[in-house]
Amino acid sequence: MLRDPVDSQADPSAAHVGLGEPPPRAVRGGDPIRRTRSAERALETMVADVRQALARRPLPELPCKYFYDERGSALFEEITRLPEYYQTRTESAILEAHAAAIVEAIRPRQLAELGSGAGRKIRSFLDAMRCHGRLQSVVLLEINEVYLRESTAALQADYPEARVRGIVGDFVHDLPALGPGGGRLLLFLAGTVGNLHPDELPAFFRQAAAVLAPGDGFVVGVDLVKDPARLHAAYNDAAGVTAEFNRNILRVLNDRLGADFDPSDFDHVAFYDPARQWIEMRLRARHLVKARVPAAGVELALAAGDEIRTELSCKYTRASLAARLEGSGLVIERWITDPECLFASALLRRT
Ligand code: AVJ
Repeated sequence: MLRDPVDSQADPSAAHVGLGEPPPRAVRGGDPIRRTRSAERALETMVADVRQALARRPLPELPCKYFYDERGSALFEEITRLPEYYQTRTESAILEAHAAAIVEAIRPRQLAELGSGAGRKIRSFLDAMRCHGRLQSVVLLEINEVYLRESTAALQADYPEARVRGIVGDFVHDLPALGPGGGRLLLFLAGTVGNLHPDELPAFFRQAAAVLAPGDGFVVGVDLVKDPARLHAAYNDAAGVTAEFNRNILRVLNDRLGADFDPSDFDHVAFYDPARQWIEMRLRARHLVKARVPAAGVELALAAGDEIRTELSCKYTRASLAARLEGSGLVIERWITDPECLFASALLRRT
């Protein structure tokens, strides 16, 4: 297969890995998947994350990245098809209509995505890049190696002219693994940016800017501040899928850390906090609950009504996002919304 000589020569994944790291296996014709150091230590990381989050007071937490085992990912897929959950279909429509113009503006040779790359959305961009004859490489950064392998293989099959590779890692710790930018369009879709605490955003954007060269683009999917009733409905669907998704995080702890949670001991709680402009998801103990997470050395005792916070999903306006971008080296170049202003695709440009 023909590979882009520039890209393979300066394989950006190799540069930032650090000493002591085994060389990337993503050599020509070899395994296109590489693990970051933090991915190699996924279980240790999870143990430390969970121990720290559950120790928070007054409100114990669990990191929302642990929702997405196989069952959790399937439940999220189901959420995206719910009538109340407008985000996925709204973003898809925006990108179908505007990906070509974004590609026109940035003229990238490489598409990089934070998250799965399994969806149709990335294909809107790939098709536009292919039209321009400039599609040279694709890099996916994804925490779940199984999904990463599937989406990498599927994209490689459908876009044989591109070099498609994957990095197992997460978007908070492993952005540097993407290597230096230049001709890069980075995607962070689905409103996942909302899962970061607003205070974490400036550092996140600075890190993203560091893997982009001046002129490179960054498309961020942003769920917008809107009628609280609409938000409430999206996280409290009538079919109860979001409730199952929420409780699933306990099953993940049971499976991976040997915890002994009974998910049916907990009620799903999701509410909009208008002052913070975020949705919070919590699990509320229905009665006295005692649970152990042996791998993390945690023994948890919750009284009836006690809660664990499992997710923040922050909502933004153009102005509130711009405020978080200040000093990052990224500016909003286009702000594209649907007619109802439910969701925005922000095209950020590296200055
Ligand atoms: C995929 C993170 C954007 O916050 O809306 C869906 C996850 N949580 N329902 C979101 C989710 C509850 C979703 N993100």
